[in-house]
Amino acid sequence: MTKTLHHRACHLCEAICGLSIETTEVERGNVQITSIKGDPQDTFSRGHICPKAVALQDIQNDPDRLHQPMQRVGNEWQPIEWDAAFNLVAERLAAIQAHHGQNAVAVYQGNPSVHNYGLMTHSNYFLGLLKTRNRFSATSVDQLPHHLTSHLMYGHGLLLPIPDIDHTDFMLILGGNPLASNGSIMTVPDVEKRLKAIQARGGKVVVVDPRRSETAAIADQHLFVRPGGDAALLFGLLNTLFAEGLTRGSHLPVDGLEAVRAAVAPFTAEAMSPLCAVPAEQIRQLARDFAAAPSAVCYGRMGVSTQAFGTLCHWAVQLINLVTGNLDRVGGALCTEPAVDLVATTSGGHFNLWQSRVSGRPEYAGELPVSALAEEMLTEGEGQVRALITVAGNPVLSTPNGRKLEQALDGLEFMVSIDLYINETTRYADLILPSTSALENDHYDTTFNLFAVRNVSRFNRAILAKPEGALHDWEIFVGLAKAFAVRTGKELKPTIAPAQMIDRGLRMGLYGDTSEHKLSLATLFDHPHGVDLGALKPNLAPRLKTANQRIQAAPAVILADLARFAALQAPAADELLMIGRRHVRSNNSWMHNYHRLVKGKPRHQLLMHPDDLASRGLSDGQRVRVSSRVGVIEVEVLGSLDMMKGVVSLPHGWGHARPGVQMSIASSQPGSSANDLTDECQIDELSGNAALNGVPVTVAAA
Ligand SMILES: Nc1nc2c(c(=O)[nH]1)N[C@H]1C(S)=C(S)[C@@H](COP(=O)(O)OP(=O)(O)OC[C@H]3O[C@@H](n4cnc5c(=O)[nH]c(N)nc54)[C@H](O)[C@@H]3O)O[C@H]1N2
Ligand SMILES: Nc1nc2c(c(=O)[nH]1)N[C@H]1C(S)=C(S)[C@@H](COP(=O)(O)OP(=O)(O)OC[C@H]3O[C@@H](n4cnc5c(=O)[nH]c(N)nc54)[C@H](O)[C@@H]3O)O[C@H]1N2
Ligand code: SF4
Ligand SMILES: [Mo]
Repeated sequence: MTKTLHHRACHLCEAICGLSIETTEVERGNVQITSIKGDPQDTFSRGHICPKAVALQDIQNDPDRLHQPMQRVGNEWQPIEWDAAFNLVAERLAAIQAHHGQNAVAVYQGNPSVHNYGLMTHSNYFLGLLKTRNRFSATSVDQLPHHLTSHLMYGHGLLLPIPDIDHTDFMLILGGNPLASNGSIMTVPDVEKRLKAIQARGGKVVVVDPRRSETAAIADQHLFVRPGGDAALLFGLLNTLFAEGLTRGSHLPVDGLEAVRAAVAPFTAEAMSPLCAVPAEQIRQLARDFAAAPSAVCYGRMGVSTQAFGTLCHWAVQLINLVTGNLDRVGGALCTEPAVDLVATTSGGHFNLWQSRVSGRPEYAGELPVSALAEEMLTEGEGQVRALITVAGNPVLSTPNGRKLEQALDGLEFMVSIDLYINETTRYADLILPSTSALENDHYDTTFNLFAVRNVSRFNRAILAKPEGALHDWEIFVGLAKAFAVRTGKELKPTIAPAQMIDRGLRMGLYGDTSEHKLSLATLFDHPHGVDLGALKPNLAPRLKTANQRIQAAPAVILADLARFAALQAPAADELLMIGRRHVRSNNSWMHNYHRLVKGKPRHQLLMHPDDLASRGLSDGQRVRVSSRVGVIEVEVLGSLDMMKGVVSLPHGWGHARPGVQMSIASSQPGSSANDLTDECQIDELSGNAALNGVPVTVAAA
């Protein structure tokens, strides 16, 4: 029995923790994972680990995971050879495009795409050949408002200022629960320790959330906010900063600050208070505390991104940091300088160059909002979507009005999914193409090094051998591209493996051949625990990609959106709004098939304040019927004093008990899909991002 110790970054969430994984060759050619622990030598994560990482072995060994391409024949799934599968995809897509136009084929790319570097480097090798405008992804049920705000203000959608959590004296968190999510658009392994360190050095953590979340529970102050009311709260803060003379000059070149001051002049704390349900005096005091701190950072995430005023929220977050002098400042919000820098090497992107066919939703960086996907399939006429490619995504459970999407998928002429499982979405596919598992693949974080609270870099080789006949995701895309190019006569440029691309990116980058670090694949091989490239530092001015190299504080499209905000009403007496929730033992929709993670107390229930239960004659633990404009679900309700009155919380990613799902543990789980209730018509109109939070619902006994 030969034991080997490997070091590798966990790819499951944004925290990119370093792991020490022990494998044992139990017999010749049979290598098993025998232990997964946090890697104390990882300078960034310092040994931190969460329960999901230990489940990496369960993903590896899951009997439900697919190992070869599968074709649906009637209600049966049958194995098919790779070449036959590639040719079938090419033939069907080429025929549909020849008949109905390029846009008749749609694409949806899910979240693991950004955690898998081969998908980052090679999806477009094939998908780009399709030249369809019907590109969708999980971005528009998530962080699109962040990108749009950075695109408009800083000239590049990936130039995202990150909280300098290790040096700040005051951290204001809205709509993020890093104790459950392990941080997002803030790659921050071991976040609890880092938040507590703020407090230990005399600083303060304030959380704004309609639920007293796990993060709120360790904060110095927690403010309940009405779901979707954050823009009002943030404008009230901004107004107070201006009105009470609490602003500080900035070294940054900025245009439009006077326009901002004028725009928020009517938004006094007193005027905003009824809209967000935070007392005016608390809004004013929060602005004073923020401005008085030696350094401070305002950070907004999912909860304020996936709501009706998502872009206005992120704009206000940037402005609060800017006008208090905390943008591009140690202890404030800073941009990274990653080893492979997508900001330096790509253009800033584009917005609203075209719109979706049915509802006229804007594109951003070539993608349309996924809330529009089902209607593009269901609405007849020229340009109707008739075929779909899903890549590492489960939109039936993760995008609004999943039931309508299911109806649309059922009517497609052809669907192919690049995925590991037959799940709620892929069960509609004609073909499923499964890749190798993560541990059979090399790993470089092209995305999360860009959002990390320190500049770090690491490359890890595969831990387990690639099984015979298996293909990596990137190789699947190369296979599809070749077959499609042959079928359509399109020209296909040669490509290189992802690792070679990373090597080039590293060597041409800031820490590459011309620097003292001399980073390359070879140097990273010598540093399996990762390389620390130092703390974040001010760098925004030279990195700005706006036309005049100045920050645009008052982009016209954002100011125009204030008219929509002006229509926001104070809540009606019987308002009941649904929000989401994450748990550290779960990951979006796809990690409920591992006993190690789903065992123990159930975590899928609807949380509701005891007074809201009582006023409806409901009792704790009872099964209830939750209804929204688009659907009805049944679920158990749990009374919780952590909930704001008038708000209920339901985690997304459940609802696996659907016919045909072949995930034995997941499909035996109770729980319903929050996205059978979320509404595809409820969106942030400016960006098109789904408003998954703040969904009006009614709750009654089942
Ligand atoms: N109501 C509500 N809805 C939400 C959210 C919410 O907070 N509330 N959150 C939203 C957010 S932030 C996100 S990011 C989305 C996520 O939405 P999606 O990305 O659509 O869904 P996931 O659950 O991440 O599904 C991942 C899929 O990828 C497959 N997979 C995993 N690893 C790999 C791999 O290496 N290769 C391949 N080819 N496939 C792989 C899995 O089997 C699974 O089918 O959900 C969104 N939906
Ligand atoms: N364990 C685990 N980790 C994950 C994931 C997971 O599913 N499980 N998913 C990963 C992904 S894809 C992402 S994008 C990140 C997301 O990471 P986070 O942004 O930290 O997301 P959540 O944990 O959903 O926290 C959102 C918080 O917003 C609150 N909220 C809801 N509505 C509102 C509102 O209107 N206003 C305010 N102020 N707050 C509101 C919710 O109560 C919740 O506490 O997590 C990643 N990490
Ligand atoms: S927090 Fe957990 S899932 Fe996220 S990277 Fe670290 S170990 Fe992996
Ligand atoms: Mo996400």
